[in-house]
Amino acid sequence: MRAGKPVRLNFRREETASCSDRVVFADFDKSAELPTGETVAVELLPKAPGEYGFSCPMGMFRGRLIVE
Ligand SMILES: [Cu+2]
Repeated sequence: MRAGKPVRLNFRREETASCSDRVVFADFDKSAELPTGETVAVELLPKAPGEYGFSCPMGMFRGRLIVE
């Protein structure tokens, strides 16, 4: 991913634990509901290089985006 270019991430939730019903991108002030079995696109515009975390609302499932 490159700074200044829009990104679209597709999430597909494949289980039903309530923990994972939402993904939160705190750095972007954005979140999305993830119904089981549906593909949900999240669009972001990373303005600066760096690492941006995302997680479930409780911070148990985690991932990160690396922006160059
Ligand atoms: Cu959780």
